[in-house]
Amino acid sequence: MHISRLLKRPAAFTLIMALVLSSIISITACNETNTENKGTVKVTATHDAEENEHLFELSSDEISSGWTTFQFQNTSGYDHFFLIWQIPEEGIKAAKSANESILDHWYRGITQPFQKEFNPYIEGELEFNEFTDSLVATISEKAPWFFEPGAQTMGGPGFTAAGKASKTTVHLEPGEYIVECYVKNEAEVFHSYIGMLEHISVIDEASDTEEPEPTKTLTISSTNGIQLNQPLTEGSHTIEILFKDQNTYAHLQGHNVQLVKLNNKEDEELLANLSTWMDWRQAGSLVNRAPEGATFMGGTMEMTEGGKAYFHVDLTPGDYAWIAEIPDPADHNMLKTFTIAE
Ligand SMILES: [Cu+2]
Repeated sequence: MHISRLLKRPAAFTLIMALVLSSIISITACNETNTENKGTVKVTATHDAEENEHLFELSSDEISSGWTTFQFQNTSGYDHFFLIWQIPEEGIKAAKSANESILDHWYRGITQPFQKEFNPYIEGELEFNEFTDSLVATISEKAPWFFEPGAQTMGGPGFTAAGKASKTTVHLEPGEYIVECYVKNEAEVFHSYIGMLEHISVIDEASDTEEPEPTKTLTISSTNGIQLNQPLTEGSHTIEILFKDQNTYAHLQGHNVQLVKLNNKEDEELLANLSTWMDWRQAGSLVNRAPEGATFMGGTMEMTEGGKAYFHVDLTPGDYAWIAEIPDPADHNMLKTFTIAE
């Protein structure tokens, strides 16, 4: 049976790895003023080797509504991304009535169960459907709002390689948001479970930041995959990314859009290894860093149907691919190699 049938609603599909961080870890630099940061949030990804924690440091965790550009700087030795979830009213209320912060409520209701149910699966003690049945039951009990009416994926900076930076703009309405990275460490522990999870509030005050002007447009859909309106050229680009639809794939998630630089786009083994790496269900996949020869440059994480993001990137000559983080992306026209000429 197809797993997605187990879940009732689109947001549920994205069931994902809403893994969260222990609330103990809080970023002290955050709670200053929000008005100075209108339109831009700087995010730094770090690794605390002593505590074995992966962390996001945000320039602000309270931002104006409207178009916001996330400048993602990965200073760690691991690949990361920044997926933004909007919490439904029901989730905010549930946290309040449980007398928990939104972060704690998410962590206990979603992130912690996810890791706990995932462990026996990845150790080979459970089949994938047994794992997801059990997980859906637990989350339905602890955080039913995650499925109904559902937490919504709002995009955010895509996979960004160790030591690299990326930049993505999205539109956020006033509300409460959780951000996370679910890349895994070598022990198959999701980063969100060991620090990479934060809460952002978008206040009811509009930013005057204008919508970016795109140089190219990329569309993604379950039927046609990834398509560009024009070939890319060397230099600086603002790529408008449109989600014509959204879908649930075999890994229970939807599609997203990632740009990766390749040592050689004709290297079939590299492309096969990279595709396998994009499937979190497999041991060793989504662990630490992309296969050697593939360097992630950002993009946008999953968005609901009709979602729009702007990806800012400077392209130098070489081989690249667009890829979605789904199983067998080439079968869905979501692995597309190209070359930027000298
Ligand atoms: Cu990460």
